[in-house]
Amino acid sequence: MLSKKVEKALNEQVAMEGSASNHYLAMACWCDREALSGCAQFLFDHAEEERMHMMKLIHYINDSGGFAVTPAIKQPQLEFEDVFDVFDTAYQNELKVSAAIDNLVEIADQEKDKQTYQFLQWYVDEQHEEEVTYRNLIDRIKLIGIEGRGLYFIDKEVETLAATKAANEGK
Ligand code: OFO
Repeated sequence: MLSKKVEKALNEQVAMEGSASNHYLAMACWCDREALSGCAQFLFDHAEEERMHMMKLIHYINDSGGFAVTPAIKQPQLEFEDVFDVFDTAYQNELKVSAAIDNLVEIADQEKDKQTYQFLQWYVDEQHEEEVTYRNLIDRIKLIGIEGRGLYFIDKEVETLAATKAANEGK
């Protein structure tokens, strides 16, 4: 059984994951418009993944006797300076999500809610993985550079990453 405090905090995380999904969707559309199909694919996939994170929380809340609140849709940032800006914005957003998950884990601990604490460990690992992915991507973009053919090579690199991820997840 969830305490009111844990239920509220979990619902705030539902909204955050939903918003993350929307942000990735907008980034994917921006890349698509700029003919960066590999980056677009990667980000469309990530938008789906964030929705899955939201759904996992929703089911957990409902299964634990709480009431999952469907979040409002707020329009995300639509325009970006360049592909570096896209991935840097993604990375900064992931850092915020990681901080929110850490806070949630702390609340579960304070409330002596071992089940929620345990459930959240999956999100802790997932955030670490995502931070690593975006940090590596940003490093690659800096290395390759976005001038001239650099953009093409970045897009190919991200396309390969999206395909590898999809294969690993059995898609
Ligand atoms: Fe939901 O994993 Fe990132 O934000």
